[in-house]
Amino acid sequence: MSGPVADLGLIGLAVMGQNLILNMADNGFTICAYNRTVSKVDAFLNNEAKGKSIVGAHNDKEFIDSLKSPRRIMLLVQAGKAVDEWIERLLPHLDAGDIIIDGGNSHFPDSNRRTKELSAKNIRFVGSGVSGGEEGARFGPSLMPGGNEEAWPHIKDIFQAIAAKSDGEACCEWVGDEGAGHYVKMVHNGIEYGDMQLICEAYDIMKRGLGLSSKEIGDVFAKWNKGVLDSFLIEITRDILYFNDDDGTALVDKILDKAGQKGTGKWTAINALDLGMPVTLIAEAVLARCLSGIKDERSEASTKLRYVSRGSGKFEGNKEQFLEDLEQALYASKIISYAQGFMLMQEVRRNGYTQDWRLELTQHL
Ligand code: NBP
Repeated sequence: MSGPVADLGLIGLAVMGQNLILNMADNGFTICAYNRTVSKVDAFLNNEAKGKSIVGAHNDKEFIDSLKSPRRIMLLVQAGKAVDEWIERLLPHLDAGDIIIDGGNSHFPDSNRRTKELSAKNIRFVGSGVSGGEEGARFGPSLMPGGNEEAWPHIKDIFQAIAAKSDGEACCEWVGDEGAGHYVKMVHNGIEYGDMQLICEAYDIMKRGLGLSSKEIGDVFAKWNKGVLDSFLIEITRDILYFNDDDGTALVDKILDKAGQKGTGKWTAINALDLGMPVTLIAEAVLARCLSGIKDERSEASTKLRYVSRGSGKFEGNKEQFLEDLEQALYASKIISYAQGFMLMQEVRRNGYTQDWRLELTQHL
């Protein structure tokens, strides 16, 4: 590689970084790939990246020298410490006007801070939500960039080219200043927490209330996915319910009913409480995950607190009608959850994120 050939340099060669690079290359951009563990650069160049407009760097100098001016550097590394470490490492090599984009799931107060700190050093910082998982990153994510708006004209073409399209329009627009992009991504993830909890509750009603098998519940989700509930989460729920273990029984029945969390739902709920916004559905979804984690107590309680039915214990009404009602109930609940998420974002747009003291505190959570 000689001279500044790359339109953008991307650091972080795990699944998201690699797929975004491949997506950018497919859209006609030349990308320089780099990673903390440098051996992953050559592994990528010799395999997935082979024959594409992708070059690699093996040290900081090679990486910096490969980039056209103003330099556009995107980080797809673990949120938190790794982002700050990379920024510190890059800073001595950068020129005024260069751009650092953090595409990871960073907490918005970190992006507020980074935008301000870097702006004081004449470096433009962008914190961008990237949604759609691995598949989205490869073939069209939804992108939510925010931060220093001076960066936007320099990254707009790349971002809008690689983004998913809806009626021909890119699922990517400038969101706002400082941590606005990561804020919107946080609420988006919170809404997803709500969606997943609603799906779990619908499943539970069908399983324990109607006594349906996993295959039968899969059939219901398959039908729902052709109607108003058509969505990625309903689609993968269908596939999960259809998936059988080697012994031919539904794998889902062997999965421990204990959910973890990475934090974005909790951040949304905390922020909603700070602002006094009744984002009930997302907050309950986070609490349901916490409750699921208390497995030992739940198992113990289930031996002592038995459900007492007044009737036969079996649903004796019209199952078809019940399932239609359940579909509508799930749809209505989703609308409420989305409305609550948008209400939160509107409040933030009107009044700012939250009190300053809270901002400082959340950085340490
Ligand atoms: P990971 O979140 O697993 O991060 C792996 C990358 O981070 C590797 O390049 C690794 O370098 C680097 N890294 C780590 Br870990 N610690 C580091 C440190 N202290 N200093 C420097 N580099 C460090 O990758 P991912 O799943 O591709 O996700 C990337 C970002 O995108 C994350 O913020 C994630 O939350 C976000 N995101 C992920 C998804 C998804 O579906 N996976 C969706 C949307 C957003 P190494 O190779 O040297 O260990």
